[in-house]
Amino acid sequence: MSMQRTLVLCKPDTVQRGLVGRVVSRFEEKGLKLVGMKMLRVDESLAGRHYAEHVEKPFYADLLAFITASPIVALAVEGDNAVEVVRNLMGVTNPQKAGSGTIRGDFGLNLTMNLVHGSDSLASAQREVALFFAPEELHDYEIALRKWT
Ligand code: IDP
Ligand code: MG
Repeated sequence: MSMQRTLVLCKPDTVQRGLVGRVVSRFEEKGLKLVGMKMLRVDESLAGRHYAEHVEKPFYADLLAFITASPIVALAVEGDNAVEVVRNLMGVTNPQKAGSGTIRGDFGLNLTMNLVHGSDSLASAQREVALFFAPEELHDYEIALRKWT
C-alpha cells in the first residue's frame, strides 16, 4: 500500500458547465477519499506558481487566462497510489484522444479547456496540495467502510 494525497482541480469549464458533481463523483466512486475541498478564484499569482513548469510553452498565456477566468473547485484526494489513479480517471491531456470512461474522454473536446487538473507525480502532488490548501483545510478522518474498498 502506498497511501498518497494528490491535488485535483475542477477547472473553470467544469464549474461553468455544471459538471462539478459528476466529476467529483468519479473520484468518490473509485474509492478515493476527499480530504479537502473548496471553491476559489485563482489569481495571476497562484496560477503562475501552479503552472510554473509551463512558463515557456506557447500555450501558457491561454492557460493562465483560462484558469483565472472563473472560479474553480479544488480537491485534495487520498488513497492507495492516488496520484496515478487520479491521472488514469482523468484521461490524457487532449480530450479528443482521452479514452471513453475517463473524465476528459467523456466530457471534453478542447485541449485547453480539459475540465480537470491532477498532479503528475508524488513530488508535484505534495507541492500542489500545499499551494491550494492550508494544513487546517485538510482533514484526517476514517471512512467506516474503508476495508471494503
Ligand atoms: P496535464 O494537465 O494533462 O498534466 P500539461 O502538459 O501539464 O497537461 O498541461 C497543463 C494544461 O495546459 C493542460 O491540462 C491543458 O489545459 C493545457 N495545455 C497543455 N498542452 C496544451 C496545448 O498544446 N495547447 C493548449 N493548451 C494546452
Ligand atoms: Mg500537468
